[in-house]
Amino acid sequence: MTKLNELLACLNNGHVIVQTHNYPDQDALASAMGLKVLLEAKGKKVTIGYEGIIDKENTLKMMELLGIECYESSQLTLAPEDEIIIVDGQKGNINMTDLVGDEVACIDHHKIRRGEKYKFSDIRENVGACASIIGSYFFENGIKPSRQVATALLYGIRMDTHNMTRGVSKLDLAMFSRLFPMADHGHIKLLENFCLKLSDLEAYRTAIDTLHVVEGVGVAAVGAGCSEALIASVSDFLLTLSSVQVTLVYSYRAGGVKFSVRSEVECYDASDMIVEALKGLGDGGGHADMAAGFIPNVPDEQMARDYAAVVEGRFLERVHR
Ligand SMILES: [Mn+2]
Repeated sequence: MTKLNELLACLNNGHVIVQTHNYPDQDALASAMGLKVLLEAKGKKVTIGYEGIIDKENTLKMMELLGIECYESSQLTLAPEDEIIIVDGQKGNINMTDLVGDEVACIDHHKIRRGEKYKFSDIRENVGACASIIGSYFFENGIKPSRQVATALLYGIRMDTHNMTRGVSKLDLAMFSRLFPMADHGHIKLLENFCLKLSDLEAYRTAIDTLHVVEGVGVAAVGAGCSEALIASVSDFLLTLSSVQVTLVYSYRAGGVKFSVRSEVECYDASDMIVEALKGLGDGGGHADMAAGFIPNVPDEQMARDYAAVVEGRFLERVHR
């Protein structure tokens, strides 16, 4: 029995919700879109939902070009008996709002969160993109992805693996090569050149102004109110510096401090580091090379800076060890 059929076997309703992590990125949306097409091919009705805002230029362009239809949770009317399939994240994660409805299934590639139960779960920690797992469902079930779906999945894989340089597994490679000839490379090229809006540069300016590098750890602020996606972009950017092997980028937003972490050193697991550094303050998670975290209930920017200093101290302590 294929994974897709196992998933179908645990769904009771004709209509299901596919929920991505909050502030969905390209991999989350590609995965949701692919899963929607798969389930619809099997006679289900599917609505994609998420919480937060999508404000990244290339994500918005991806949705427009590839016709990805999704709804912010406040636009959805959910009932407790609604069945929810989580993609690219897990129940209980700080970036996965607990929506009304029953989280029956989870398809993900982040570190397994212990203690969460699903009727169906396919969580593969070693895979670089959730879109690769969804891609494999197409081929395993003999369902040919459309050009738009193939483009979305390929783009999701490219983005989450940083163009096949981060966390690439055999499955990512296999799906990359199978989807490649099916995808619209004009669209992919357009998306690659559509990453930032002019106002995003303000965050880069602040990061450059505040950046300090201590023993390979680059710490920077990006100013208040930056989106998760923008904080992550700046974090990726700082990692390209030759003197930086680990990044810690933060922004005061949504009543707390949001952190983005990158690591190019195997012995520094980004996810473990942020979880450890936020102990007693907040929560975090992710992958060995990219992770994020959040400290809630922070009243103002000055407190945010104070908290960031504490987290930075713990990071440097970890590096010293
Ligand atoms: Mn992902």
